[in-house]
Amino acid sequence: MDRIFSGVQPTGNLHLGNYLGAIRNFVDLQNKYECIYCVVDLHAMTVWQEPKKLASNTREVTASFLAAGINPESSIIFNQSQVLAHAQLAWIFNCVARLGWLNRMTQFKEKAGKQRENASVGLYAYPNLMAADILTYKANHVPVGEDQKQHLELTRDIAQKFNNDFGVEFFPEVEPLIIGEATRVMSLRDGSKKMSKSDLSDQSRITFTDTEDEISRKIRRAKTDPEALPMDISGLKSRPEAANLVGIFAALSGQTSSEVLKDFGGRGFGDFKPALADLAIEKLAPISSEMRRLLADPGHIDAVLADGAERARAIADPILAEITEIVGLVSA
Ligand code: AQP
Repeated sequence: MDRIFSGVQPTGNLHLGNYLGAIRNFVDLQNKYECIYCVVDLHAMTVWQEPKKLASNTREVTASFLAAGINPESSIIFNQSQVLAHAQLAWIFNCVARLGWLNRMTQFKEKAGKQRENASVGLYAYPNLMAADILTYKANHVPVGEDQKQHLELTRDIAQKFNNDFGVEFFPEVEPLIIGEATRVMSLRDGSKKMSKSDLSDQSRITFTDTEDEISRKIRRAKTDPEALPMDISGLKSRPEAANLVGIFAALSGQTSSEVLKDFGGRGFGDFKPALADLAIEKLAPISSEMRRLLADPGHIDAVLADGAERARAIADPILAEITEIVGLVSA
């Protein structure tokens, strides 16, 4: 059976983009593949995290996985730092990847911004750790949102260079799985920016912990233009905010954007936004309330992570042992 790996950073404020671009697809994939879902705490550390907050965010992302419907018995759920193979393989990949490759990564440029000289070395080397996350399980499919496409191309380059350098056919080709109508959910305040946990404006995203009132208010206030919705998707081309809201509606209702416009084309946002708010509440409220229930018992969450880490190590450690032998590291 093909193996899936994907991760979510415990950086707080899990949002509709994380849900539609990633977590919801994790649930659908678990019956078709062997699935490994990781709370990538080492990635989160690449920008400053308060230690207590990092721990509580790690449990919160785990709770969101469970509340969204990932079954911890059929899928492996764990936090990255508990499986040392990730960091060990990342070091080997630091020595395989080329500086020029990392210099091209747009996420580093966006996150480091003008403070490049002050960014952590970890933020720069982030894509090498991501390659290690995936390849330490020899996973071949990675469900992600559009924003991770470039990092996955780098993962493929690293795997290929490793195979060439050492004259082996060891690592498989990794394929991104970018699924659904909302693979890049945009900010509610600016249709040109992706919805993100680290956006300073809380109004830019709908989070798993928002109340029903907050969800309604954020959608009501979402930036739009004064025109009615178009009759077909070609009319969304130069209207990023409208396209975003229609895409969210489509993804939440299991329709295509064209189907949504069959119902709402010609109607104004005064009609559309309340319908979208109702739909978002209907889909997210059960997840939020299940998350709250799970978070009241951190012992259970930690037990899920401990069990997942043990099962993850059982896959990763033998693969890492083969890798260290290939590269000539002695294990006496
Ligand atoms: N706006 C988005 N639309 C669709 N998918 C998205 N993802 C993130 N934002 C969107 C997908 O969610 C998964 C987990 O992402 P992550 O937490 O590992 O990091 P990220 O991509 O950097 O997400 P954020 O929200 O922007 O976090 P911060 O602000 O902390 O960097 C990934 O599969 C991602 O594609």
